[in-house]
Amino acid sequence: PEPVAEEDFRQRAVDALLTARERTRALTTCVDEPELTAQHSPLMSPLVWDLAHIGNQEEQWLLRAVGGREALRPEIDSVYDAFEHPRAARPALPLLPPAEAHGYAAEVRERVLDVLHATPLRGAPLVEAGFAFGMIAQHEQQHDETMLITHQLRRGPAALTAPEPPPAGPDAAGLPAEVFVEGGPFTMGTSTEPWALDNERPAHRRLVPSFFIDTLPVSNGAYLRFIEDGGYDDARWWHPRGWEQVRRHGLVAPLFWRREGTTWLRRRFGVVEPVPPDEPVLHVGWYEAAAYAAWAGRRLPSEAEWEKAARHDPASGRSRRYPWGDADPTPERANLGQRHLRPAPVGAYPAGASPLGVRQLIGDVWEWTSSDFLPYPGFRAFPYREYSEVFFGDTCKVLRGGSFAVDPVACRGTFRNWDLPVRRQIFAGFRTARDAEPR
Ligand code: AVJ
Ligand code: FE
Repeated sequence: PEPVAEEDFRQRAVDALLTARERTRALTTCVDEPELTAQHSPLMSPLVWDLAHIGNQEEQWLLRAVGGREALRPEIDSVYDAFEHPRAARPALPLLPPAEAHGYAAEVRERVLDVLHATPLRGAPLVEAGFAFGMIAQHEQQHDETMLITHQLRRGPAALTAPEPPPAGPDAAGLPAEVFVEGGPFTMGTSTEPWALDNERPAHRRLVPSFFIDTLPVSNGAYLRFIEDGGYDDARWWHPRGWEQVRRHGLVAPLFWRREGTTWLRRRFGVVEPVPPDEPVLHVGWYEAAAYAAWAGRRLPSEAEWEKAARHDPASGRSRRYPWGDADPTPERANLGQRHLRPAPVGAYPAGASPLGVRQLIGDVWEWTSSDFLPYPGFRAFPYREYSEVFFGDTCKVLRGGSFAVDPVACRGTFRNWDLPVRRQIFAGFRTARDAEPR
């Protein structure tokens, strides 16, 4: 890709911050004030906490650290410190009321735009290519996804609406079930993507033996066959801790699903509807994804396999930014940015396919991988340990590819997300893989 001029980075930063704030406003003005301060689920913060936390992170990083400006509201830092207070405890904190939280975020933003125009976007790593501004735009968009999860968990009539996603491509029915990815090394991670976060760095060579991966994400229809075959009643398919979750909580289907007679219904943003068989399965935890794969005689792809399928171009031998190449996402390539409030049917977005024909790797649903969230060789925490480093270990599994709820600024072939294997409220599904040669 061509080198980008400093002024272009400044414009990108302005656009990314603006786009994020538009979404934040939509998510926090579509319900009334009591709904903003209520806790809709012990798993989530009140929406008004996310709102002021967004402003507070922006104040700390862009006003204070980058701008060297005087603190606006230093006394609230601790209230909005995610490590000091678990989500379940946040409703009891002395939170800024909704109008004040909106005002605070807006006031920070006004000053930040000042800082942005006064700061050279080169020199120190924090400002190089506008990194800190891109990081904060990504942070806000990540909380916009978190707030969308809160909206999904919330009871009551729909507060959000969006147009339907596009249908499956005309060729969808004829696609092969899986594609073969030739063994060999590829470049994983990045050292050049300017706004890549610390855990995506550095680029390094990874040897990946030959494997097969699903052309499409696993659909509700396919997942239903696992359910109807007694998948949730058969310990054979489950990791011991997954089986424990199934038994303790009486799991029988993905979160938000309910059987009525012979049909399965789901609740989606306040509307109850029949489960669409051709849509990627959503709201399954890692244990469910792994159990389905075992039942199907397959397995989850490793994180390296997923990234190789998404980025490696066999023709050039190069790793690209996205499955379709180096160009940014567009509405023709991927279901991102909360444009639609659901995944598109499996087989949609032919323009977003990888060179080998793998579809919907980016957007629609986060995809569980078999891998623990670990640092790449040469990892350095930047700019703070609490973003990635404190989560490395064997407690979280990696998710890849982003969902319909993720903005393009926080989604690319190298982007890494992670969560506990029991998590089901996130917008996650999966695809499966298998070894090319029996091990
Ligand atoms: C990367 C999505 C796991 O939401 O916990 C937001 C992102 N980090 N604020 C999260 C994040 C700090 C993070 N995930
Ligand atoms: Fe945060």
